[in-house]
Amino acid sequence: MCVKGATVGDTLDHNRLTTPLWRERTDQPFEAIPWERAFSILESQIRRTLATKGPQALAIYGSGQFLCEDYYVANKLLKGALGSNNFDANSRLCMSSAVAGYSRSLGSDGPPCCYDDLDQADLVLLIGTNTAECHPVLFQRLIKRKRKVGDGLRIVVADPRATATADAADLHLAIRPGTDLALLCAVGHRLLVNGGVDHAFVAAHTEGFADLEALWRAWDPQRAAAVCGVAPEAIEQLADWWMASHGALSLWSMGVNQSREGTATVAGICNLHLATGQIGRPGAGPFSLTGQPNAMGGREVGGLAQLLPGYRAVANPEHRAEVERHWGVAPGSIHPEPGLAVGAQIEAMEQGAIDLWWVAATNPLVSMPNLDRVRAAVARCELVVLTEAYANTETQAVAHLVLPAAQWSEKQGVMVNSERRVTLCRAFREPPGEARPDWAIFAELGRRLGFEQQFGYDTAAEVYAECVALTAGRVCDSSGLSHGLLAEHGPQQWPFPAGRSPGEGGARLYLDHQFPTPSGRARFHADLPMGLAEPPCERYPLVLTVGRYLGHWHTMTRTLHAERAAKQHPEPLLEVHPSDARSHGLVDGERARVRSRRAAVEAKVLVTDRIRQGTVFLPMHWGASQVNACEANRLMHEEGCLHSKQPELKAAAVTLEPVG
Ligand SMILES: Nc1nc2c(c(=O)[nH]1)N[C@H]1C(S)=C(S)[C@@H](COP(=O)(O)OP(=O)(O)OC[C@H]3O[C@@H](n4cnc5c(=O)[nH]c(N)nc54)[C@H](O)[C@@H]3O)O[C@H]1N2
Ligand SMILES: Nc1nc2c(c(=O)[nH]1)N[C@H]1C(S)=C(S)[C@@H](COP(=O)(O)OP(=O)(O)OC[C@H]3O[C@@H](n4cnc5c(=O)[nH]c(N)nc54)[C@H](O)[C@@H]3O)O[C@H]1N2
Ligand SMILES: [Mo]
Repeated sequence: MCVKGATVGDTLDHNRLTTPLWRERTDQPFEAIPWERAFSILESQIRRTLATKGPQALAIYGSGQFLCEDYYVANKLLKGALGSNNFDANSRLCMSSAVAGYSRSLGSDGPPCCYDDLDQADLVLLIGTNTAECHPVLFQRLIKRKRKVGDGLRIVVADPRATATADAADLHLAIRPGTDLALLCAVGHRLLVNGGVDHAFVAAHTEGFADLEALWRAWDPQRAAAVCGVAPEAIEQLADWWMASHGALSLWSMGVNQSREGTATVAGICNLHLATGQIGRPGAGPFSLTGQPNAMGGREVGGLAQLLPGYRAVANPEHRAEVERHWGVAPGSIHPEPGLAVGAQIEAMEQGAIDLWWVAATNPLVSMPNLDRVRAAVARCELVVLTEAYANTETQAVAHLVLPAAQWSEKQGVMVNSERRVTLCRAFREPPGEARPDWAIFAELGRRLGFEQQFGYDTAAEVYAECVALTAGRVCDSSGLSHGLLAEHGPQQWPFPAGRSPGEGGARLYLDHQFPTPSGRARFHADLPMGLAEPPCERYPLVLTVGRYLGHWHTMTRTLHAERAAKQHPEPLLEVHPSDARSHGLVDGERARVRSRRAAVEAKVLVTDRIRQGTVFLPMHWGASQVNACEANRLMHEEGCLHSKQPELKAAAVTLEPVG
């Protein structure tokens, strides 16, 4: 078991919020208040805002750590009852490029693969994922197989750092940050030239190959090698293994998604699979690894500003009408335009256009890019609400109203993982004090705002039943699932339409090579590689990338209380290549200042040749409230992918100097 799972029991009772807290201004101390008062504060703010500025001045920022039920009720409240689509989630920072990329290439969101594919592939490309530290259980499965079959399984890692994941690879491509798309194009080039394209598959099941062919022709391995900063032979090796492979599986995570060309890079991965017919069969396919425990479920439930439940789109009039009918709200209740993604919510706050910003199950004052700007924007919002399990997070410092949340182990509901497997998480302890499940808080507010019928749920099982009914006939059909079935038979994969028997859910999608596009064909995309939004320059000559440690979870609200994790990683370390350390006058073990165009932070230096020259690394975990605070995201910029609106959290131009 992963260290975080093994130690979660130590973390549940520390430092919990147990009652609602309130203060009128953020320079005042909080006072404990009863729920009744908390609801009346919310209710009167919402009524006032609706009467003055209208529903577009309301926004909720939720989380891939919501249960499906939490997501569903929050979306129904804001999008259905109140008429604002400004529900976004931290999945915007995490999975939205995968969502946009799958939709663009395959016609719908939904990873087509399953974990068994790890046991059947003979080539696994790990691109922009430190699987060993971030999906350690999955990684162990891969390593076990590698030990058994040796060269029968080739593992290729593309990552600017020599991570624990790269240690296990047959081939490590230590590419420059932001050059993944060039790399993928060059692999395509070599396949094209050497007869590796499956032209029969391309002709029967895809469209748009001519443009892609022209793009690939322009990116020979020499050209890509110069851009990526690796040897051309290494790129050719990957292409040759791909060509020889009977099952090529690509796994990716934030090194791909958190980029201004995240969606294009996901398409670049899909392009390779489609051009070689490596999709819709065992051991093959483009497999996005989900970050948070239920970011997948959130996508199915419509938990982003442009989505509605059942992989539906706000912009589609039929989809809106179907959802309005199901929700029992008047036709036209759902606003016809996508709501504000979280970056746009911040901009709207800067302009004084948001009255109520409700944050739940996320800690944006650590995890959002360009934190100084976020902090200033949020200060302009009349009412900032935070629903949290733990006390005194960085986001609590900017909140007026704090609501205590029941968390995992204390509330019942459903989560969905990367391979579309749906798990019922059961409550087996009482929530502390007056903490409540997120869905129950949103539902009670809905009733108080006059939607008794729409929010009259007694249990999470009722919420789930209503939610899965909306997926019938969709790619993510889960209409045969219920809390009862999951409790009795254990986790199930979707698609699971009504009438399926337990264990008969869909292990893989697109086995018939029919794709949910109007033509039934998957689409190639010929996006030009652009590189980083903020490339290094004379003043800021290095690229800072920000990621994770094995033992810590994001903003450490939980893992801080796990002794084993805290001992394993006592402080944040700035990883610097020896030659960069020399040229910037830095010494291992001493402190350095990292400066970007936006801010400067300090950290202890770790000189290591396990990072590419020109790239430096900081962990994301240590926010302002920590003893060893190191707010990496004060340095990062918010520019992101045009399709997915996911910010480029993996790269900012920085310079270094010794402290003192
Ligand atoms: N221990 C731990 N595990 C976690 C989490 C956690 O907080 N702690 N969080 C979970 C969540 S929500 C998520 S989203 C996942 C994230 O899982 P990962 O994406 O695997 O983790 P990261 O460390 O964010 O980044 C992965 C790698 O991307 C590399 N990288 C940076 N820039 C580039 C680039 O331009 N190209 C390529 N190819 N690689 C690049 C970095 O060097 C880093 O090693 O982890 C999940 N699992
Ligand atoms: N530079 C840089 N920035 C990044 C990233 C990166 O790689 N680089 N990664 C991005 C990614 S992929 C992600 S997912 C985000 C993660 O960033 P956040 O979402 O901000 O991080 P968490 O610490 O997971 O915050 C979740 C919060 O919810 C609380 N919580 C837990 N369970 C519950 C519950 O049931 N209900 C409620 N109401 N609260 C609960 C926890 O105590 C915690 O404070 O960070 C993003 N930011
Ligand atoms: Mo994530």
